Amino acid sequence: MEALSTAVSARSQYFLDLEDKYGAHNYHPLPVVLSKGQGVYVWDVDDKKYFDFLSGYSAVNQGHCHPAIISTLIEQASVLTLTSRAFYSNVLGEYEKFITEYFGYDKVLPMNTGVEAVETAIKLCRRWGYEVKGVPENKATILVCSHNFHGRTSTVISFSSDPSSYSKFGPFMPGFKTIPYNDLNALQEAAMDPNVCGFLVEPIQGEAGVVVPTEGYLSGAKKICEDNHVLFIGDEIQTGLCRTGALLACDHENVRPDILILGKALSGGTLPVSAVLADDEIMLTIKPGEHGSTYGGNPLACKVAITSLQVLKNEQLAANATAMGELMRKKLNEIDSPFLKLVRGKGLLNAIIIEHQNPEAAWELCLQMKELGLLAKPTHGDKIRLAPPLIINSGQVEEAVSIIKKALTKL
Ligand code: IF1
Repeated sequence: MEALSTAVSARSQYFLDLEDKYGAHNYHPLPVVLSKGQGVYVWDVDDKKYFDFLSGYSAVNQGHCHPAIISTLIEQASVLTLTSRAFYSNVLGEYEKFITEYFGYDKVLPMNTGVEAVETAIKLCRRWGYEVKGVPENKATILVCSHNFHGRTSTVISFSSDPSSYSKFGPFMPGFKTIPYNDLNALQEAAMDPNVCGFLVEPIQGEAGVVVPTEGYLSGAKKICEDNHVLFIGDEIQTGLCRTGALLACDHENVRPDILILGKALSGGTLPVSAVLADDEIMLTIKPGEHGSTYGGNPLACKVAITSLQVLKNEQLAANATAMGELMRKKLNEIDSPFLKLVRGKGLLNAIIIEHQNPEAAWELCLQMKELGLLAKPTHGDKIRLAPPLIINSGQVEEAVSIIKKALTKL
């Protein structure tokens, strides 16, 4: 492997040192210091330009600093940012109407981060279990999949199968049963338990390394849920909002989650905005004063979310994600490299699997790609997620793949 120039400029080193000294060490970032973003590109403090192939973990599907989203942000920020839910606002109701019609649900419960929306969905599901399904008090069980990622709160890591997410953070929240992903027999078996009230699932497992289930898994799972009076809870925080080539990843199989969870690109990467959508039978089981959040449904977030959703449709980003994803996988599969073991994904949620005797090869490859002007990050060792903003065009895809190809030759 060619000697790696991991050296960074003095200007970058200054910022690395600040974060090292004053910030928690809960991440291990690539040694690059970003200072500007526009569309599919980001720039570092030395004004070097990069393709952003992580897209803020799929939060900037619309591209960095999308002009329409930013102008909405600036406009509303100078009028009214937060009222709290102790009072009504002239924005929340219009947003609730907009987003429920956009996705086809009776109601929305607005939250902030993705994991808060997951926690909200869990509470809704349990409350529905007790009040509608008739599960005995404190016996509600929600099915989850091995290798899931749904966030990092104490409840959510309680059902993680990744030790780096849960070890030494116990004791854990009970009420969850893990079944294998992409296994309908296992779901059928587990769903017969009368205490099971929900099945929480990622339509494609992102953090696990972009694991795409067998065609028919999602629709089969929804059928099993219907037959057993179990709520299908779709976590579309990462797979939703056009990322996989459809508005929602569940749309590929015409599956309508009973509870739909959104986050990330709901704000186009400007501020944390998440949402839980469901019909009245589920949503109205929570009564006034039984759930909430300081910033949930704030006017600024609502206005930004409306524009972010409009951009997805106006710029036909689902269709572009399909076309550009197909082009990207085609071009990646044309690379003749002994280290490129597999390319997989749907739309513009893709990953490459690296095969190399050096366990650090994926990380080294990301460093090489950085040197060549493309930013991506490994997940779980040998997988590198490739998820650019959905506005990317064919010329940019070809240029980006040529960077990946060149970096592979340097491994
Ligand atoms: C990290 C990636 C991980 C998510 C799904 C809920 C959440 C996430 C399907 C929680 C968040 C982020 C979190 C970030 C890394 C990133 C991530 F796949 F997107 F790359 F971890 F899997 N459901 N995913 O993907 O949303 O509370 O973060 O807003 O924690 O390191 P959040």
